[in-house]
Amino acid sequence: MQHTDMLPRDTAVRLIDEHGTAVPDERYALPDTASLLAAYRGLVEGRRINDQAGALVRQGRLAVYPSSHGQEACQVGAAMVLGDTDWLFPTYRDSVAVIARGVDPADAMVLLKGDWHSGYDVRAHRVAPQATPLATQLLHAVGFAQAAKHRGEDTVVLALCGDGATSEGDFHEAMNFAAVFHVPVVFFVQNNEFAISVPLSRQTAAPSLAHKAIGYGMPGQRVDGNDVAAVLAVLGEAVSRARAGGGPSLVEAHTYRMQAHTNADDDTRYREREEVQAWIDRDPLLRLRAHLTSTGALDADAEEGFAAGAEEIATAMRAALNTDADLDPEDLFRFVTATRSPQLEEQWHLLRDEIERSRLADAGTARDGDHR
Ligand SMILES: Cc1ncc(C[n+]2csc(CCOP(=O)(O)OP(=O)(O)O)c2C)c(N)n1
Repeated sequence: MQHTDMLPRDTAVRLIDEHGTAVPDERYALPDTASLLAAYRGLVEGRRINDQAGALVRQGRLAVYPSSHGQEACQVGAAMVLGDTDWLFPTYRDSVAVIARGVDPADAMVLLKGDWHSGYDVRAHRVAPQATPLATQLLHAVGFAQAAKHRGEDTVVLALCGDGATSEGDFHEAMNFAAVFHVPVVFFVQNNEFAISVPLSRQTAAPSLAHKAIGYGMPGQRVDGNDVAAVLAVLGEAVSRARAGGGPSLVEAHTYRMQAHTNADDDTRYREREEVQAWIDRDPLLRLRAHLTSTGALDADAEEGFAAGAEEIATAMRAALNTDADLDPEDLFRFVTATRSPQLEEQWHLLRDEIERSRLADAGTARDGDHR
């Protein structure tokens, strides 16, 4: 590959504009109507899942929820470009992608509820556990893809990360190893402009995050992350290239985190409302709806059907999360190491005694209440 072919475009690839009008592109074709309808269904469901999870946080049913509201086109596109034998390596913000890949929403919420490290069978779904330590999943993804290559498996790995994670050393190591060893991995960076309160301008001085690719010797491309058609086309090409033995690549999606980092964050402290407001016009869901309605592919019946399906998912999520799981606190210490270290044993005893003390205190309060 000529080194100039590794450079991303100066502007992000876009196949459907903010008004829903198709934009012709010399290299990337608009996905067919069936794919766009499937993507639209995914966007409707993804938005509903984000909203429902936010409500469950406010009800105390989820400990935390990093919402992908506004980033659903990236989430759905990431799941749709993968084949059955491929693998997804997601982060804490990628629950909608995990669910779009087939994981039950209630199982995907187990981590965010705080019950267990991961609530789904990673092998059955070919989805690695959602990673919270930034960029660590990129190294796992590259190692996994390299192993699959050695075994002669038809596996492409799609590794997700945010713009902030590109400043981590792990990002560099993963990119470098992938390029040197020609590993079948695609790095998909969702540039949502913020790493909690830190804006992109404090994260990099590069012309774009996709420009970093050429420094490692792999192609980079930029895509409008709120245009699911473009995400499908650009990511799809990158996955096909990796599958055909063409090696790794980096795709940067330009998108925006519409809500606070998590429920523990107050985004009014570091960004103007007008900025957030401006991105509402670029909403991925409204854009695709406008397009599909104008071409006649989406009618009121289909729209109602998608909304009803999304509502069913939300209802099932509520039912599952309103049920208290029967948890054994000692599980926190099981499976960490084959034999428990004296430090872990001591920590377990501290926790066990604390639980016992609070149980006795609760019983005492109940007895006092009886005497009153
Ligand atoms: C190694 C590491 N350092 C710091 C953190 C704390 N942290 C959690 S999320 C976050 C911001 C990440 O921003 P970005 O990569 O852009 O992803 P986004 O949350 O916007 O999806 C930070 C610094 C962490 N989880 N892991």
